[in-house]
Amino acid sequence: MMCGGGWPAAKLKLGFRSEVSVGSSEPQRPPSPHPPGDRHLEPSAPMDPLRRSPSPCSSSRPSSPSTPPCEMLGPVGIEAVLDQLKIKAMKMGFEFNIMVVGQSGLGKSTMVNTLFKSKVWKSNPPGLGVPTPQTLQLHSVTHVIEEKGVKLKLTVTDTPGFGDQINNDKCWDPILGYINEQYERYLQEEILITRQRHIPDTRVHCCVYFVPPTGHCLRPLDIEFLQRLCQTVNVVPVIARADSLTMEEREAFRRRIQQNLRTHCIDIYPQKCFDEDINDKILNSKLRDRIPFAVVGADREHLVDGRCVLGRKTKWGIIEVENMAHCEFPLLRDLLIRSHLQDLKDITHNVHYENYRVIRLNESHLLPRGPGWVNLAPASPGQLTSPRPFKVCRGAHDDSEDEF
Ligand SMILES: Nc1nc2c(ncn2[C@@H]2O[C@H](COP(=O)(O)OP(=O)(O)OP(=O)(O)O)[C@@H](O)[C@H]2O)c(=O)[nH]1
Ligand SMILES: [Mg+2]
Repeated sequence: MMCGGGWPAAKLKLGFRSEVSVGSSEPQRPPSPHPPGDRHLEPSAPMDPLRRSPSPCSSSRPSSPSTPPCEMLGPVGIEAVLDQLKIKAMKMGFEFNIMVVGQSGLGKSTMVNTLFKSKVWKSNPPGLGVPTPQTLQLHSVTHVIEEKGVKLKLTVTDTPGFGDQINNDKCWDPILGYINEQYERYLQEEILITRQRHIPDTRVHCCVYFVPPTGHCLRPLDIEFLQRLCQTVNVVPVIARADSLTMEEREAFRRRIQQNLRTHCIDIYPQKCFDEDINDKILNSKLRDRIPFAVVGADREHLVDGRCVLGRKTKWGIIEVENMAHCEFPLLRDLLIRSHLQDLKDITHNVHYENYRVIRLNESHLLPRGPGWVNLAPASPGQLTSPRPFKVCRGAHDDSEDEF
């Protein structure tokens, strides 16, 4: 099974490219530039597509002029796997779960509406036109978005603001507890002997962390929170309410936050150690340079030059949230939905969930009923919120399927 059942578009390019050119329709091929025995151009036993057995012309006997060279048989059609994967992925659809976290009043709930309203979400969110109420408890909303036949089941978890208490000790516990609870839920399903073909995936694939626009640097509370969060989930920090900062202030603030993150070893998404190749490195380096994005949230539409735009109306004009000259909300949306959705899911499954799974299975080291039997005792709340001590390599497992 594939991780998250998604269609790993970016990864497919890597997976199926190397040795598919066993045959070619060209009657004459130039002499091989590779030394004899090189697996690339000297296939030792190509299959005859009709006989499903090694082709006779693959024997060590040199081909006589009357025997057509193997290349004449043409391609075997391996590239059609891509079409099969695409069709299957379109049938199954994708699940994607985002969480918004940050101090009270930074625009988290508004940002959820911004994401949905800006055509990521086709239907009207509830409460349109009325002020967003303060979020008092953690809650999730799910909608299925369909675009060009591709279905996305998007769940956004809104969390109450933290940090406004006199004692903010352990204010991260409910949020980390929720994230771990979703891992536990998945694990409990996964370890069943008779398990569902498709395990519902409520695991948080990305946590958008709202940094207050102080213009100074990260506060100790943000640092403590982020250090814990990054070990449990993919974190993308954003500078909230960026309209309160000038362009120069935004840039200087961003650089200071980046410096703070480095100093305190806070490994935000996209993590450098998971860049798979040079292309990943180039693309992700550009992103890392822009994160935290300076975002503005709005859930109302205004008419600007005959266009309906999402924005915040002020005395001096309208701040358009989808206009890159005004803020970097489009970069955030593109990262979450367009360019890195599958990667976020893969890292969640192969790294964060894997860490959780390894720790939980090691804890429940009871094997009383023969090899393979795991008696997994329910985790206590204390265990669920403890940070992970180590990381498991990405790519260990890639085998769940989505269907909804
Ligand atoms: N200037 C400015 N105001 C914003 C922005 N985003 C949201 N607001 C306003 O800030 C206020 C609080 O927004 P919410 O979205 O409720 O903030 P929240 O983070 O969900 O707050 P809690 O639920 O208390 O944690 C509302 O009046 C919003 O209209 C922004 O980008 N810029
Ligand atoms: Mg809220």
